[in-house]
Amino acid sequence: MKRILDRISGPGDLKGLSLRELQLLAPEIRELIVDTVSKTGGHIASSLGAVEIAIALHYVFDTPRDKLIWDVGHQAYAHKILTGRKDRFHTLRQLGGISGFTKPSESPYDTVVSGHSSTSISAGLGMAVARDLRGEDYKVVCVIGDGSMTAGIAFEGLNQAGHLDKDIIVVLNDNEMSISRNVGALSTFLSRKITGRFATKVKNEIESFVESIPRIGRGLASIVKKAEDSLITFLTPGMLFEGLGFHYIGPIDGHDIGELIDTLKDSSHLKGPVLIHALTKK
Ligand SMILES: Cc1ncc(C[n+]2csc(CCOP(=O)(O)OP(=O)(O)O)c2C)c(N)n1
Repeated sequence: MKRILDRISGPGDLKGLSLRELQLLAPEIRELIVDTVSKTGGHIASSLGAVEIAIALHYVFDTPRDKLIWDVGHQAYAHKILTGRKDRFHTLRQLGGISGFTKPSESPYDTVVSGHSSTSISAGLGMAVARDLRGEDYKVVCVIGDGSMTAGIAFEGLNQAGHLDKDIIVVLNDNEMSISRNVGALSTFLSRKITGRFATKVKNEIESFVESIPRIGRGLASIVKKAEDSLITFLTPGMLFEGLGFHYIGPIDGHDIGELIDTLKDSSHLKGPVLIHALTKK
């Protein structure tokens, strides 16, 4: 049977696929990554964990006009496969072959020379500032792991993005792993998502109860919703990012392509910096 992947020579080919086809494409990409990396070596787990994120980003955004910045660049194999490098992917990390990291001289879809962790937010913010100075209107999206997020330079980027209030989207790819299990205070803080998920469930239940009250339900629901949003922000990692001037969205399932697509589309209409907290498995 012909693979869906055989029909993809660039991100434009994704746009005509149904959600079901996008979902079926993910294991095909994973198979190519496993087949290749078993021969060449490479960052297999990080890339396997970011396949749906790569599909959703290239489906929603108009790359390479919109700029994608992959932090470290070690998780970008699906991005490479989707952006015209599928047939050369077997040369991964070989002399004269495809680089294991993003590399602008290799493809217009690669925006930065990478390898060094934690730099994507600063790099993306620089692009957003340049875009606004030139009066251009493309989107800038940075994908950063929870491990890379613990470095100082990532916080310099968040700090400055919140301060300048630039339109920039950060996807936090949280698999609770750095090279090994992630450690430290930030990691503990991000694990508030358990509470966050519970809080979101309770919130949805309260909202549908309040809305079901005849006559007063709708008016009351909007007041209750505001109070609940503050509570959710307080209970989730959102508190940290909202405090830095970001809209926080999440936590969402980073392997659910439909949820990723809806969230990315919604966030692309928001003004100012946005952080999408996506939970994945490495
Ligand atoms: C400055 C710097 N320090 C250390 C490394 C080694 N390194 C490679 S990937 C990585 C972090 C990986 O964790 P995460 O960002 O969560 O990505 P994941 O692989 O889990 O998706 C680190 C520390 C590096 N590339 N650059």
